[in-house]
Amino acid sequence: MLIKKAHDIKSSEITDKEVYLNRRLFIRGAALAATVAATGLVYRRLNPPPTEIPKGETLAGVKPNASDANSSFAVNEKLTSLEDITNYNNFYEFSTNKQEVASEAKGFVTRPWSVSVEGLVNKSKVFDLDELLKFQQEERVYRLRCVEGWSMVIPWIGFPLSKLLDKVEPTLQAKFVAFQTLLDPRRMPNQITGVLDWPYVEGLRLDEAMHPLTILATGLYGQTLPPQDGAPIRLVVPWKYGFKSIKSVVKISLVAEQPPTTWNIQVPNEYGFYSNVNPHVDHPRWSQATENRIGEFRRRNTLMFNGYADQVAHLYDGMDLRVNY
Ligand SMILES: Nc1nc2c(c(=O)[nH]1)N[C@H]1C(S)=C(S)[C@@H](COP(=O)(O)O)O[C@H]1N2
Ligand SMILES: [Mo]
Repeated sequence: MLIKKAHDIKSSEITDKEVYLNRRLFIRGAALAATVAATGLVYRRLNPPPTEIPKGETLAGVKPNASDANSSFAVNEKLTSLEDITNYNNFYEFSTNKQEVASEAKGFVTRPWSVSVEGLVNKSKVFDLDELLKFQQEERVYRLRCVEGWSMVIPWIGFPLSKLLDKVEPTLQAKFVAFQTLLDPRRMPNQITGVLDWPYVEGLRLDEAMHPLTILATGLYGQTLPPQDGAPIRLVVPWKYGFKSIKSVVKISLVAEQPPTTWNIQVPNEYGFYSNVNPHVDHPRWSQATENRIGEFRRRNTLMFNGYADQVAHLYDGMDLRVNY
């Protein structure tokens, strides 16, 4: 038997033909990918991806600039563009990619729609959307700051949640308010995945829920709420991180105990029940001291309670906000 010595064997003989060809293909593929990435980068810089600005229905009878009329919560900062507000969204029911929510949520059917207000109340009631739209609608410019470090200034249209809660008469046992988003994977396609426990749920203490800054929003920029921003009705709690402002709400329950909340269930050491905007309490993986206002280049310093300290700090008197993050 002829045995070749190692030094006699050429590398081309050892290299299996298939492996060799595959490697060539791989190298070619990688080169191509790099070119595409570089081209894509240049392309995007010159031609930002086409974004669609939704045309909602005009909301009638809106009291304009309620935030200006009441200087205690006026925000005299440049509004974020409608284009950014409607093309950079967190709405995991449609996509975990902020730039893809708009296209995935396009055509989301929001009629018929009702919100059940129930639990520890004297007069539980299912409100049809049209009934909710009859509540005095006001325009309010609020900051919204995401826990991820970006923020926007949004001209919301809505009404104080307290107006709705007053109608159902919470009992003395009611101490918290629990909110729930629609559960319907046929209409919210990303609900077939397990990225979060569905339905998305949130909660507030009753006094937070009754605070005049807490609104149910039904529109923005003068029109009905675009699907990607939580159509047809979503909560807005301007002094808390954005994830507390639950979208596409179908159920509001008055309860005695602190209710579970989606992000707290998901990652309890990163997201607490209170989630007040607080530059002094870092997220375990990043600082909360500054934020990027979408559309600006410099970073802004984040304000305590997102700038609403004068209105809401008293709600937390005597509480350790490092423990209750
Ligand atoms: N149902 C539901 N509500 C939600 C979310 C979500 O994924 N699902 N994301 C939250 C988060 S993390 C943020 S920052 C805000 C974003 O609101 P916007 O897209 O209107 O700016 O919505 C909040 N409400
Ligand atoms: Mo967020």
